[in-house]
Amino acid sequence: MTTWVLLLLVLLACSVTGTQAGLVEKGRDLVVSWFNQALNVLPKFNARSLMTWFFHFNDNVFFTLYRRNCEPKRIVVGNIESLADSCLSSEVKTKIIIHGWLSAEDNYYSDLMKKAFLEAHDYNVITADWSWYSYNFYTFARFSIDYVAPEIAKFVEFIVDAGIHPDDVHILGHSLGAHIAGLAGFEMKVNVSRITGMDPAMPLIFGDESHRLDATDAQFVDIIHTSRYTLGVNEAYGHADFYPNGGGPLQPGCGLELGVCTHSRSYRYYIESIHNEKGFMALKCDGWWHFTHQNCSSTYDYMGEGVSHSARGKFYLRTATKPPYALGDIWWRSTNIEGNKDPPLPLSNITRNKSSALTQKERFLSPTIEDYPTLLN
Ligand SMILES: [Ca+2]
Repeated sequence: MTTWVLLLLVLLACSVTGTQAGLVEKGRDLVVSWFNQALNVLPKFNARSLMTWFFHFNDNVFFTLYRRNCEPKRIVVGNIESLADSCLSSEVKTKIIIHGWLSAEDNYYSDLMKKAFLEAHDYNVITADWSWYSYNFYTFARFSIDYVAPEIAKFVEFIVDAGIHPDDVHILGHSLGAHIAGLAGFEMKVNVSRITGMDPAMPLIFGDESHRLDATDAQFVDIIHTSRYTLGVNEAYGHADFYPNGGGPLQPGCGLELGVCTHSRSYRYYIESIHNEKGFMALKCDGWWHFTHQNCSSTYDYMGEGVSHSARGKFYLRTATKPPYALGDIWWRSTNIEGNKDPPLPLSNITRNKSSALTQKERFLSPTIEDYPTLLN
């Protein structure tokens, strides 16, 4: 402060004497030059870079590649050798799985999903591990996603530079991991084919679409809501939003609880859909009330792996209480059979005569007969 005052006095003295007018200009130019230099330097010390430096986000987000008949391999962004030594192939599609709060890449659900993908197809399955931050108080984990997401974005850009086509990249995230996927999609220079949000987290998620998962983050964004208003968001932020059993925290088989079971149902439904892409048939509808009152459009699609990328809007369906959760189209016929004798849906693989319907019921409904007795009529 004192320096500034002295400088000002000197400039003033010079201007008063009138003999040093050139110095005034020089002094002014100097101040302007300092100011411009400060502006140039400041962005390099913004909040993100400071946080990344302090918490080492770039060192503590890990990526592991899994392929059929290949050893798991850690891939390090910027390290070409780690890529060259891996089985990453541009010939197959890539699935990137991002876990949520209090979780890690090798936790139960991520592991099940990884195995299901590898069993179903020859994919590059990549797990993103941010457990260094996720095993913390929720507030810290939530705060971390803004800094974990750029690391995911850098990774995707790295493998795209190596030959992976963005159209072959599908990122799946659970809970806070869903928002990480969204923020990464927003951040990266490429537009990946698809992001799936499995019950994106609601607590402490505020702001516009640049602060959460939304439909602008990938070519196609689908969301499965299973604990809306508690741990998961209610709003339809994707291109296609699926609300199994209404999307609320009363998922069949979970009992009366506010999230832990229902929040993970999104994961469970998705994992099952990898092997049964047309198992979770869902109707486009304005809401659960409309769905239960048979007041929906005839547009349908499949929740999970089998969803069409052209699906748009909110979709509703029922599931069973325990695995297998998929009910095929049985629930649809049961809720619409009286009001619509000639359904517009192409039920090509399911004939509507009674004997085959019973076979379907046996196949799909055996775990849930007690829960949906009307389906047996
Ligand atoms: Ca977004």
